[in-house]
Amino acid sequence: MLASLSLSVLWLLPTSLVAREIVFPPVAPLQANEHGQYRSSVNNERQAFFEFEKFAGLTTFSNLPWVHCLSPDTDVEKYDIAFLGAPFDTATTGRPGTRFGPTGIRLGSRRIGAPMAWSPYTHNNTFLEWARMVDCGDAPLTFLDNTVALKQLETAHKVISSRPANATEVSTVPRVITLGGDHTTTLAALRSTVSHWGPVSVIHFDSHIDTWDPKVLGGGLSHYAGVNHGTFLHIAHEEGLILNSSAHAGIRAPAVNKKYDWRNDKRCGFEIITARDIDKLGVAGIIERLKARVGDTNVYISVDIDVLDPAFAPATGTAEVGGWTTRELLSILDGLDGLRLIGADVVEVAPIYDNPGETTVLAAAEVAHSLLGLMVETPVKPLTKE
Ligand SMILES: [Mn+2]
Repeated sequence: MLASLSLSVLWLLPTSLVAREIVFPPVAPLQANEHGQYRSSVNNERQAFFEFEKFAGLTTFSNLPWVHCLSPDTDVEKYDIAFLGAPFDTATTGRPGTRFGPTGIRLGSRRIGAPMAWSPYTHNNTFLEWARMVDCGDAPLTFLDNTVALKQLETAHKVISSRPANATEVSTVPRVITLGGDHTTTLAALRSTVSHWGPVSVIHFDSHIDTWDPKVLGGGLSHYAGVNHGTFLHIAHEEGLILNSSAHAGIRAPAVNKKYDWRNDKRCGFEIITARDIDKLGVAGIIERLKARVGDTNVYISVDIDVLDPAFAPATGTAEVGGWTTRELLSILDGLDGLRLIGADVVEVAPIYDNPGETTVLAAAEVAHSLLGLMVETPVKPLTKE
């Protein structure tokens, strides 16, 4: 009776609503390259059924495989590029909350399905080239002592970058993309990269210069207070971690004083491209200036999400209006292809201030995707140690 009733209702519906037959189970997209990434090792339908779905499983960056990179074992799965979360926000001068940044960025990246990430611009898929990429999870960092936390992060970064690479014929040292965390985390990364790559040019996307003298930002209260997310590039310069061919891009926040901060910034090795320079130079002009500045040196790219206008990235600690759009930033990043990119990060993402559309974490995830693309595009080997 019931069956015949529902059948008669079906007859009343337009054909288009009933004609489509849903085949179940759907076959997961299986694509692979010659190294075996995403190749199905399965030989029966039941396993193929679970092969790949974007919104399933535990959340990793872009649904990449998780590897216990910090395991005490010497033998872990090999990789060439590793994502590492740095849940740290106790050296911020503004709104806290970036300790939840890595989780937020990963959530923002769930829409990126590695096997189906073919670029409409290049027609390449970063995930299916030579590199094996993994998510190492977050570094365990104490929230009670910044000095200890930064050492923990540096050690984690060193452990991860010191493991044997996967595609050794192409690249011998695994590169790390850090998901921050407040910007102080970049200092720990640079302390680690120097051991493999020597001092590097930093391309620093930010609305703030972050080369503040600890005497200026922190007021010389204590040595401890002087190490924060606005001073870390000053400290990196003092420690000899960065080259004098570094550059800021997107600067628009005011200095604390008339001259000293700008002079000190130059002394730390930086040239400034302001946010409004894009109105004169355009995206192509900014790319050109950045490439000319760093030349063929080893480069570390650090992206403070506050380089974007708060309209595009409200979820950050020290938002400054008048910034770049997400499209402008992504176009500039993608335009930096060919540089010797040895490490990178996207930082200052504080998801608690995001909106229901997840504007900031979506942007941050795509920034990280672009950084990954640059690394894949140009494999590098250390110049000094082969
Ligand atoms: Mn910053």
